Amino acid sequence: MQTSIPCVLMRGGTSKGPFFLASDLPSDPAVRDRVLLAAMGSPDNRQIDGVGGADPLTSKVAIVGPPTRADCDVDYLFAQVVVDEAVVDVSPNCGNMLAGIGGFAIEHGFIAAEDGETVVRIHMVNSGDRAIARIPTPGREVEYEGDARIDGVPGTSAPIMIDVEDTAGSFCGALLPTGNPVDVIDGIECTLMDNGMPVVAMRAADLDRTGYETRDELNADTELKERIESIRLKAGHLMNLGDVTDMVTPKMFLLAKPKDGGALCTRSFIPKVAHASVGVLAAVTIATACVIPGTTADGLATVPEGSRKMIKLEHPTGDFAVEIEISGPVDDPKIERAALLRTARKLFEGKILIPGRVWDGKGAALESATA
Ligand code: NQM
Repeated sequence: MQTSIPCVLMRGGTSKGPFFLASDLPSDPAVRDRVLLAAMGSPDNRQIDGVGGADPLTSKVAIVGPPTRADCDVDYLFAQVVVDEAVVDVSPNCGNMLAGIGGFAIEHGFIAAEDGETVVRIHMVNSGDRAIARIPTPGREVEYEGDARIDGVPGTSAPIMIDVEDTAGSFCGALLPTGNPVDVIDGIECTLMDNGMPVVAMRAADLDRTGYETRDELNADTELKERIESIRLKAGHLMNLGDVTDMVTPKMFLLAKPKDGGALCTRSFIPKVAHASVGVLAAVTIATACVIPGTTADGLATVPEGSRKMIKLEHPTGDFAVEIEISGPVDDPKIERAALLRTARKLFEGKILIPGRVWDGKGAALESATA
């Protein structure tokens, strides 16, 4: 007998994956992870025996439950299911899947829709931080169609504005976990930073690359990938993350001067495969690096004036704008808030079937999404 689990397949930003209610999944995290691996078809390069898309960007899961933070409407736990390894990593956030949470929360009764727009306060369980999403809800129904366009997704959809709050040091304890804007690892100057996503930012030129390579060129560059992985494993310890061998953070960035009118050109590895565009909270962190003196972005980035800045990061398939608001002195700014535009679309609702030997459906979680 197979076990069926209710699920909604959503595109969230430039990512895609099943959204589950926490109460429909096993309460034991180890059993839950086995269920997620079976649902997605991992480990397997093609994820042929599951619904995963055989790419890190489409091998993501959102688990949604009642809020465990008093100032939130819903809990969102993100799980990265590694495509070709039996690894489920709940250590990072995903700001792209986050875009689908508001609509899912409204449609599953966690919050009543307003007529026009509904503000959904989301507890990002992975980091404990809060995000505020504004969901278009004309006639008290979630609207998925609209005119908003984001690079990396064809066509247009309804706009979802998201504010993320207090993300500095969410995983590493401090915005600059080593206290330095630059550390040297394997002879390469690296900025180790966490403003919602732990990242290592390096100048592409220091690795003898341009920073304008295509995703395919980067994925084929075995020598570069080996150097980056060696730096990542050392950076994990310096960033208070410990042994990151089986973790998908920190994300690895190559930086170059902008060439299409943006603030900075980026290429990222998440962490072993090149991103088709750029992660959301990773982009918030890199935008932050653009305004902190002495980082590897300093000197490459063209940063707009003023305390509220729109920082456009170029990536392999276009650009991604992050609005950040800063206060305090120029040489030691504080990031007050980051805001961004995403879109999401419900693609499918139904039930995912997994082999009964993986889980017989008993012992479902009655409580919230827990890491
Ligand atoms: O940084 C990819 C994505 C992400 C994560 C990744 C993300 C974020 O684009 O918040 O969105 O870094 O694995 O979905």
